[in-house]
Amino acid sequence: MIPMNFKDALTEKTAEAESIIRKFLPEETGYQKRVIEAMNYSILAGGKRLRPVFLLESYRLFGGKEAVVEPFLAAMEMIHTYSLVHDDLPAMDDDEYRRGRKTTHVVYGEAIGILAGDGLLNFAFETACKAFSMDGGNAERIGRALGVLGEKAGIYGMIGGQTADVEGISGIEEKEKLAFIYEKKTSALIQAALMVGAILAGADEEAVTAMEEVGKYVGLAFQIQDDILDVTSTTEVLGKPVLSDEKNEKVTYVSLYGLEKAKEAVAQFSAEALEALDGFPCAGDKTFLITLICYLISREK
Ligand code: GRG
Repeated sequence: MIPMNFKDALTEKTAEAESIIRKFLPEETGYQKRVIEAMNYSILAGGKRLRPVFLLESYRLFGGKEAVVEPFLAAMEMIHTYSLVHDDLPAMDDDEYRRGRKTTHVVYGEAIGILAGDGLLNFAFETACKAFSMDGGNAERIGRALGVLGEKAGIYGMIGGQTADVEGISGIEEKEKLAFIYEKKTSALIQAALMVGAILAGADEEAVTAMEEVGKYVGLAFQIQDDILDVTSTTEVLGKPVLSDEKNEKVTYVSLYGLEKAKEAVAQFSAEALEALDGFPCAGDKTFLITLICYLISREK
């Protein structure tokens, strides 16, 4: 049961994340203005801002109170947005709509679409590095957080998962392959958000590992719900094409196990995320995070 005031709290936290993201966006000036416009177009197209909300919540859970988290929060959304911009390119999913708007390459052309994604990825790390010169910036924690962000977004995380998704992997069962792809492609960035928040707040190694575990299960549930919505929702509600997995001939949890089993898996993985979250003590209140995980089980977009 989701408490009545949860939606207000989520709206408030999303608005807070939104205003922090906007503070760090690049100015649209200079001879390279066009690519910066495309970067801002894609990041300002909306989106649930879920990863920044997770990052901020994790930071506060472990007692973090400083603005040093802000550049990381913006960087998180820049990396996520870059992945969507590149995923929509003709060489990948070739999608025309995202977040209710024309995709970046459709508006700006393919070359600028590629560069806007590259620009967002680089600018994410440039932005996160601003934490070093901020009050409360602990160099050791910031360094560790940068490492996690790079790893989870990279070949051992999201890019690794996307590669397996695009190219396939041989010599592995379909079920195991799907688990690998989902954990890397989708869980990795959610893990990064939860881990970076914890690291910046000074959480101990055990708690950071627990947050990694929470992120793994949240990501699996989130991706399977994404598969479900692809076959049960509408373009108007999602702001992106439905039945895209079928169009791209992708094996998904729904195509492999059916809709009912997929719904059960969302509930099961969410329960595992809650169990992992329950497994360690911390200074802050876990209620919002617990409710958010429960809320995502029945998300409609
Ligand atoms: C191109 C390196 C590279 C990676 C692409 C993220 C991704 C990997 C592909 C996008 C398509 C997809 C199904 C990704 C899985 C994660 C996911 C469901 C992303 C959408 O996240 P939301 O729903 O999006 O949080 P908004 O728009 O709300 O931010």
